Amino acid sequence: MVTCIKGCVMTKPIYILNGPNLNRLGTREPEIYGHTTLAEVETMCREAAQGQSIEFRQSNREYELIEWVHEAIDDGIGIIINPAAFTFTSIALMDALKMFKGPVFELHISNIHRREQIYHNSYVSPIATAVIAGLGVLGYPMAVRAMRELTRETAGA
Ligand code: CA2
Repeated sequence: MVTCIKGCVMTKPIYILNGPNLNRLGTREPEIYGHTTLAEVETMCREAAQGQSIEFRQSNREYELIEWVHEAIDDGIGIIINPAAFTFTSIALMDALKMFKGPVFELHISNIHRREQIYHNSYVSPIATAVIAGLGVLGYPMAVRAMRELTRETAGA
């Protein structure tokens, strides 16, 4: 918790990071991912955050996601990440997440374990605090609520 000059209280944000192709959410494969867009998911997260500050971002670039994890290491209270395809490929992203001291939630809209073999071996799961998969986009606000609970003390809320 940081108190600013005028006495207002500034809490560190929860970083909600989204990996490649999720900017296209709601536009294809609705039988797996539903019809909700990523912009609507952000709104759901902000409602669930109830004033707790959040940084909601998406990138198709591995480099940018890693940079944001570094930013969270310096400024964030928790990380909720849907690494999408980087889940199964990126040791670099896993290494960055390992450096984060607070809780890291790995989140997937679909249940990756019910899907093809290529979606079964996550690099992130072994270093994550929790894994949420298969709840559809509802997993996002649930993750935000759980993160608020888990970080209540640290956030000074
Ligand atoms: O279920 C998830 O959230 C995933 O992380 C989504 C990834 C996939 O590689 C993971 O195995 C599971 C794929 C994201 C594809 O992005 C979409 C784009 C348009 C419509 C739906 C998804």
